[in-house]
Amino acid sequence: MSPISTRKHGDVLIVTSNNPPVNALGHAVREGLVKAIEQADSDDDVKAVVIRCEGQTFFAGADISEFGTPKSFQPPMLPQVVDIIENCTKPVVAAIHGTAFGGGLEVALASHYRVAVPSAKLGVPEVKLGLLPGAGGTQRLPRAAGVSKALEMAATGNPISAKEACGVGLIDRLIEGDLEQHAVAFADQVKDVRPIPRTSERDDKLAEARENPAIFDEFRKANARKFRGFDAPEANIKAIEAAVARPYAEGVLEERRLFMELMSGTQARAQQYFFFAERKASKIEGLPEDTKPREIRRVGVIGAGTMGGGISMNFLSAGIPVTIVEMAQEALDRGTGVMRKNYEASAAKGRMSAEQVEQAMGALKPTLSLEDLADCDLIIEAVFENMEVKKDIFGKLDRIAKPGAILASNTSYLNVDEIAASTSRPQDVVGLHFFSPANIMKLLEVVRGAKTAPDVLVTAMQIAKKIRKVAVVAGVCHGFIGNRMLMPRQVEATKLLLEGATPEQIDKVHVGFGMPMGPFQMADLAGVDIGWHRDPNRIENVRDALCAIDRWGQKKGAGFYDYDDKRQPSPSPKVQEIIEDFSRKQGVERREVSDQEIIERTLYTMVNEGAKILEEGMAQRASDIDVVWVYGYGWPVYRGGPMFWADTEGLPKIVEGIRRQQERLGSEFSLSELLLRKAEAGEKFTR
Ligand code: T1G
Repeated sequence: MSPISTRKHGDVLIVTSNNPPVNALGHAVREGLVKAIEQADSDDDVKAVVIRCEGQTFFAGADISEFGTPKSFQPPMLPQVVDIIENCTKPVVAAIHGTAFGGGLEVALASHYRVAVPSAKLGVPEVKLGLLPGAGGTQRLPRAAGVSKALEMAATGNPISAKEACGVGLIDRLIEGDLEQHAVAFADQVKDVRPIPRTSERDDKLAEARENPAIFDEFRKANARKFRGFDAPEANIKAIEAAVARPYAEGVLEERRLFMELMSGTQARAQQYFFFAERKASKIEGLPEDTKPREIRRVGVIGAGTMGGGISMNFLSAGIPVTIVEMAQEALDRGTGVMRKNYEASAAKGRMSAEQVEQAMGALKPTLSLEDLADCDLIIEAVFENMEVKKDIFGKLDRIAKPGAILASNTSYLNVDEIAASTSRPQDVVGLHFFSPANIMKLLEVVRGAKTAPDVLVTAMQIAKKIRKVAVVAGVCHGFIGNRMLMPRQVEATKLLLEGATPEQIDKVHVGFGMPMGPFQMADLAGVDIGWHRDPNRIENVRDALCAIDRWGQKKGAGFYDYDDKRQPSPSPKVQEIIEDFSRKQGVERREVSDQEIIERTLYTMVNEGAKILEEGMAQRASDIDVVWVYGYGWPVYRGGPMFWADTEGLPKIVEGIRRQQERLGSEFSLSELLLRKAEAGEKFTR
């Protein structure tokens, strides 16, 4: 059965795709579309065509699961399909709902008219897969929407609303009501319009760039920081430059050349791997398919500090009322004040309206009494990291919370099973580890306790999606997935300082690798004093020495770096002096440290720890570890994540590099058996 069906409505041929879940343009769909257009062309009774899709969305792009398989090269290929649509001798109207993305928007651009429901979104997210729109999208989009809009859409991959698309001429009509019916009526109105408007023949909207060729370099400059390290954005810009500089037929060839160059690169493979890794993370293995989530109508948050406030905002922004508890009025007022300030800042940037700010803050119930949490379906504790304090709170919650309420801790490394044991309902306890700033960071580690009930896990995953987080299940171990892998990196980075590397050198290697910042810049941003024992007389390591002299990081204008009033870092002779002093005191001989050694001791060891996490079953799959590091720690998505990257490097090379550093890694360090076994067997973690 072809996923494409046709039927006539008067003299309009309605071509319908039904290829769940997202009408991906797989081979069968492509073939069916070509047959449908041939049918329209050859049937004199047909005066116009409507292309529409069943289900949640219009074509959401090429079928990514076909990439790299023979199917993706099986004719008709998408560039042929769109040309056949555009060259149809009858007007073709694309009827858009849901997300017309990638190849889906290219099908719509090849159609002669586009109508859409207001809730529809249009975009070319290929750049997020390390690609560019390879079926004429980089040539037709600037001709339909203008060069600036095309640049923005293609190089960032961010969609626009149907309303905005209408504003830039990408959509001919917004449809309220029944889409198919109105699309057929529209087709009936244009069926005799000649000549048929073909986007590839338009030139008017390219004038903008011809008059101002600097538009491209200005765009590059404005986005340099965002595009750093990625190959695809520049290729998208080049393809659109070709659309302006060359005739359509030549521009399309340049598009194809750039597309194939990207498709054969490692970044595209990494980003396509990550597309599916992100979606797989939401699946929990071994749970009964029919496990029903519990209903979450009201959320309680204990602690109105940075984390408590950020966590609460996620639920308020998703329309879920929150009761927030603090010990003292002053702390409560400060916490809710910061939440309002953050919301107002978003409104000032046009990301939400003043009404939405009032609506969110209106759904917040501040209180000094834990008892007020009795009607909450989910309660999240976000107080400072002290086991006794947490056990005391969970003991109280056990008495207050209603039966069936989920009790969650935002701890970032403490033992969730021990916390659960302080209640009579450990099956209702789970870890929900948010990342700071909690209202921004997408990652959520869902910590599965030994007794956490299946429906509590399913509820946690579902509520994560509702508050737009990417949730990953982690087992109970010190630091769960992310922080546990961060530890060997921090330990080795600090040891390398004493052996001869400088904070700048180590950070430069990490930034060069694609991380947003290195370990010492990150320490200065987060605060060098996090976890410090607060005794300026007790100096056991470089951190203690810095904290003792008030070098707590950016907030103090000095940490591992000195900071100017614009918070620009510069190397600190004082810190270098402290480091060299420590080397002497600890009898560490300083020497030249290579960048490769830094990679081996700070990144290879992370991979090794990731392998141990898998060995122990503290992560369901290697790709989950990659999702944690990309969304939680800024690992460059174009390297796929630590485990995918290790596979790309080659596991034997990772093992060899670790063995080369074994002596310096010290006796406590051990090679993961899983890593060793896979390296010897020529296996990989992620594929
Ligand atoms: N191909 C194959 N499978 C896809 C898919 C696609 N394009 N899009 C989604 N899926 C699967 C997904 O893996 C999941 O499967 C299920 O559909 C639901 O997805 C030449 C080369 C459309 C906004 O990049 O952005 O066109 O996990 O969980 O949250 O120029 O999916 O259930 O087994 O994400 O409602 C360009 C990618 C392709 C769009 C829906 N298109 N998709 O979000 O559901 S490249 C894209 C999305 C291209 C041409 C080029 C989102 C969505 P499973 P979901 P959702």
